[in-house]
Amino acid sequence: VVQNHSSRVGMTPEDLEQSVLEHLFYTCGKDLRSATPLDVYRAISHATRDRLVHRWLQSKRTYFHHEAKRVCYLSAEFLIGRALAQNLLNLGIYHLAETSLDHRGLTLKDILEEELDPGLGNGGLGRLAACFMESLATLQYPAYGYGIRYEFGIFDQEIANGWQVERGDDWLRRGNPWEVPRHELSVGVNFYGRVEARVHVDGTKSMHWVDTQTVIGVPYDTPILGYQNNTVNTLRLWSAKASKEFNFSVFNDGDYRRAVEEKALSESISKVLYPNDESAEGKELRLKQQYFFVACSIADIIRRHKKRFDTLDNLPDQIAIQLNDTHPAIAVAELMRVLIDEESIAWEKAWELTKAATGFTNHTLLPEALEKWPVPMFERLLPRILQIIYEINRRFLLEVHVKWPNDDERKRRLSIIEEGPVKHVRMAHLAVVGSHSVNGVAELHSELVCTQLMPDFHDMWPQRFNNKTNGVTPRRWLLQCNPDLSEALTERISDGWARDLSELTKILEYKDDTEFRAEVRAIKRKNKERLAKVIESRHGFKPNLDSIFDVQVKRLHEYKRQLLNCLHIIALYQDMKENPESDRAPRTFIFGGKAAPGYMMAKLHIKLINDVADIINHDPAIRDRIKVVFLSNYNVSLAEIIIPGADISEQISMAGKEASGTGNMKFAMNGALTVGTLDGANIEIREEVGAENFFLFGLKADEVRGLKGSGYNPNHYIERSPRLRRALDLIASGFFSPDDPSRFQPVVNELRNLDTYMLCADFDDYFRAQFEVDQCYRDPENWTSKVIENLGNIGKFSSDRTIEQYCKEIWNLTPCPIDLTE
Ligand code: 26W
Repeated sequence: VVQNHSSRVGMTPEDLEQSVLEHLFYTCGKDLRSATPLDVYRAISHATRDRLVHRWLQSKRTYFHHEAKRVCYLSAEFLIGRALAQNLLNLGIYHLAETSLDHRGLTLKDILEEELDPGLGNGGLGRLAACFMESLATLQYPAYGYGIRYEFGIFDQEIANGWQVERGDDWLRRGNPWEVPRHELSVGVNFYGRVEARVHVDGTKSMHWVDTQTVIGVPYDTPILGYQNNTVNTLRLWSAKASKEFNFSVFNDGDYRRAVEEKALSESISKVLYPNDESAEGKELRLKQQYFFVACSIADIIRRHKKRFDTLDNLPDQIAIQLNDTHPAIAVAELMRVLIDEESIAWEKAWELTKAATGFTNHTLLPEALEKWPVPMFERLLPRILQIIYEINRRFLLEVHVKWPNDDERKRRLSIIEEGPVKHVRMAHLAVVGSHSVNGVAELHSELVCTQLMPDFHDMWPQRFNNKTNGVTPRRWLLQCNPDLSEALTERISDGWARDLSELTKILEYKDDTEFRAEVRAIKRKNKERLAKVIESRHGFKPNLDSIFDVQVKRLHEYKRQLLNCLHIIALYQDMKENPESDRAPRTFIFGGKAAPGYMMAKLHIKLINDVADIINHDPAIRDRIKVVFLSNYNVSLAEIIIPGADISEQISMAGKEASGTGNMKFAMNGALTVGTLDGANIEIREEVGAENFFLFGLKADEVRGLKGSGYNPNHYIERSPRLRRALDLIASGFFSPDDPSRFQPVVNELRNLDTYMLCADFDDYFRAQFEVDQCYRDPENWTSKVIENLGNIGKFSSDRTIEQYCKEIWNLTPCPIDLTE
């Protein structure tokens, strides 16, 4: 029936125009004359959404009828970015929309800017979840993303006088045309209370979690469309709503006010995303968030399963649950609770089902990122869940005992409960014990998970551990963000690469084609121009397009070593001041990234970069040979402009610290060359694109470990490197902070005394690699060769490849194509 409503589903230019006009009228209540750009954005988005809806329903129907196994991707973060351009592209009507707006004197590019960027994630982990959702739909796998509908995403970053200032990100203030609330699927989630044991007449015992406070989870669904197919999967995000009891049982003014307070308190669960990445805080509200979305998601999974089957025995044949880091690890215990307490399944059977259904992905080796919850807090908030965790642990330690009798030390290391003055629940241990698969996100990282992070677990269950090297979706990170390069590629090798990125190897045939090479350079220049305009509008000067655009954009963290980049800039500056004739290529250094609001050292690094920028950018002796820019509020939509405009991609973490990195892949895919350490996926990128097309420097992970073990002393390196010494002295002298000469003393002290991330050890080699960059850039033909080698060999880093591996090796999923005529 619906198929006949051409203004709702039709794909001709006339159908689409009609649809947009109708939405302008009926959804926005406007006519063309009074419509603002925001109205136009909303009307186009609704018209686009209409085209997803019947595909969405058909996808659900097909999965149901075919009893297709699906993956439920549990993640506290989904950094999905703007939806309109992506949906238009995947529907195949981007150009149609462009021209039809053109006829009315409107520019699609401007309309797209009306959409607020949903920042429901911190960085790499959240963006990976978004790329995975897109790849799953493109590859036609049945998939649900489950997470939290934060009212406030990652904070908006402003730079005031060089310092980071945070502002609330009220991303829903203009409404959100992409989400659909499903009130009828709301779920109650229990907190606090106590556990009552009841003994039945037949002698069996059952546990009852009573006197709880209930919060309601309301799901909001966002459609995820595959690339030019009919698959539409669901991203289901839960929003916290006070349960009815807050609205009634009011007897007097005091009760009323308490009820209002408690209502606000329970709805605060989904209020705001925690902005710390890589550091676990141990806050009760965060644990509430985790249990809240996990309990809602598990309830939803079980409900849907029971609608189709009258048994739960086949649960692992029907669903795969993937835990995106430990943030949803409590799912192991919650699934056990539901199976045992609510479905009356015996422990052994419940455990078998839970383990068979669950997989766990680790994303970090940093000790401070490992989540641990104080047992007393856990017990108060989730008494029944803690009981179950203790029972899981008791049985697990028995298993350890059978394997290694009399090894108490090993039991202590393996236990889910960490002993100490205050006991803690180790969420990573719970996740490993309750899963059939544990994976890292790059070869090196997965190896380090086995040998450094969890060697005892690896000893116990070596077969459980595996690697799934990350990837990024080429639809957003090439097709959408770099239309000119996409067109140049398609012209030569046809358009198959967007579906199968390994087809990019075909472009290597054009490596020596002078016309193609010139086009690659022209496209980069155009993308630099686009980026330069953003810089000009925000910073009041236009960078030299002939300079090397040298970019480091990512979260601010000491292990990522933005400070090493900054030291290089200072050293380069000093070289140039000393030797004005020195013949180095001009560079524009571009930084972007947010620091966790409580991470003082990272915030000081931002201030240092901005103070250095201030001095160098205004030094007449330097002119435009060095410029430094810190672009504020780095997010997905800014990345889509920055990355295509980069010549150099800085991937310079201390080896062994960056689990994978995914920005590194996006840059190489857009024709930037990497300056990088042998860390995370850099290693595999270099392997693919060729060592001669990658600027390598620095210690390797095992060298870092060796040096740390034998007592690292940064002064050893500072003494031997005049350049490094000079740069440190200049910072310490207050040269960059004349208004507060000791401002950067903490930075210099850290480097001279501890240098936790070994910048000093890597500095000279980094400087050397950067010098080689210069030499190479002066030879444009040579540079272009390297760029094309990068483009032609980057296919492995499509998230399509990653997802295929998850589906085959962990989830056991098969594609389930959607036929709209069925
Ligand atoms: C509990 C606090 C907290 C919050 C977030 C700890 C850790 C995280 C994330 C795991 C941080 C994160 O985003 N990690 C990144 O994950 C990417 C996707 O796998 C990797 O590419 C990055 O190397 C890794 O830093």
